[in-house]
Amino acid sequence: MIVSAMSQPDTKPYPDTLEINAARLLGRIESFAKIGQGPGGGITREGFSDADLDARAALIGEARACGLEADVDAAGNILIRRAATGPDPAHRKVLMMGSHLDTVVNAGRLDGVYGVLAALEVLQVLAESGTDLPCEPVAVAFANEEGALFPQPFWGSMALAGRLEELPAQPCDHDGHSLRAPLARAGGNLDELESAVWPTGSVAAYLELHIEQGPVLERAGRQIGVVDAITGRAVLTVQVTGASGHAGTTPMDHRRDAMVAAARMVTAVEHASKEDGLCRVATVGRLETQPNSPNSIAGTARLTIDLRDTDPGRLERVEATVRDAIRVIAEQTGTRVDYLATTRSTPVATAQELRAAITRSAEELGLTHRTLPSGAGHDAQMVADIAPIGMIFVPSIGGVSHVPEEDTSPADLVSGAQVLLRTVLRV
Ligand code: HGY
Ligand code: MN
Ligand code: MN
Repeated sequence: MIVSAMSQPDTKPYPDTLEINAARLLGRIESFAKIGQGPGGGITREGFSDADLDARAALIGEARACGLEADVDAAGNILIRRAATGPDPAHRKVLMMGSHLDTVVNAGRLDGVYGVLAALEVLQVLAESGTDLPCEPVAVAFANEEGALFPQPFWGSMALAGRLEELPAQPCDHDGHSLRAPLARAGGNLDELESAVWPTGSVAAYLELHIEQGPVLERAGRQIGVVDAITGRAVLTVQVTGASGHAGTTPMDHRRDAMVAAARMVTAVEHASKEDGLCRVATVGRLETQPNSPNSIAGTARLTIDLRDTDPGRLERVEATVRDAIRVIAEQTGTRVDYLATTRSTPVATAQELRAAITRSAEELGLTHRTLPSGAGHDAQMVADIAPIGMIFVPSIGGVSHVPEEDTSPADLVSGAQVLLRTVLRV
């Protein structure tokens, strides 16, 4: 149920004068960009890493410094809300907004953190102006959205949405180190994930503001993207086991070379999308081999396979095809394959009423806009299990992301946050 002024199209429940503080938002984006920044300008704040802990502490500090409450749930999500001014008479539903603070390795300065800081800005403007809404506004920074260190992407939003059975019972990083201690350091508790679950119906709506991370808005010359669907995704972590050996003395027909097997798997994954068109995109972004020594045959290889499509049927079929190709390659190379982790996220549609509210807000602000699907995955697609979702995009310069060159103009960053505020006021 969305409490919406949209039923009376022209009512403006709140003064149009409410605006985000552009300098404060842009200043925070710049200061967070320094957390985890490397010499080449890239930012590395993998979920639950030390740099991620620094960003978490900075966000909690910013929220508390402006009089908001900031708490961490058992999954490590940071939830920011206004201090309760007495018992909540109506047990209002929550209007949730946010994104994630963690990044991929050598990332840009906007993916995720922009949406979190814009949500903080919206809550701060509402608090400063004493504006009360029919729903309680809550800002959230979801834990480990990227899954860069601990390969369980959407960890925090899956917990909040109650998808605990899809989370590994013993979550570990790529080297087998347990998530238990890093999660505890972030304020979470692996034994109490149940307490992080929000029941269906408790969240009236979820809004996520995010950079597009692609070229569509820039090419179309539009300032705001109204997202209609978010891509589905299957992420497989595959371990290939062969036999290491001497590169010089081991005959070619006596080898069980994990590097060769992995290399064929990488091309099979690309082939499935590029030649056979079985899904929109397919990527192997991470490949590690052991002993990784120039004159030794690789005994093991570990690769992550990322398959994406907005059609659930195509996604299911391409995963089956890739698994079959991997099985055949393992037979041909005498290697063994183990699937260490599989994370699937179904394609989701955003809520029509929220798309309308976002569009109306953009028009009121005189901003050009267009509807488009998201090729990137987002926490919103997990929250969609328990609430209607809406996503607002701003253009990515050059359409690039997950690289230090990721950028969006200050004007577009401010416009996006202004649309978020307006949409919150009208939902
Ligand atoms: O990979 C993605 O789609 C997102 O950046 N997590
Ligand atoms: Mn990302
Ligand atoms: Mn993101």
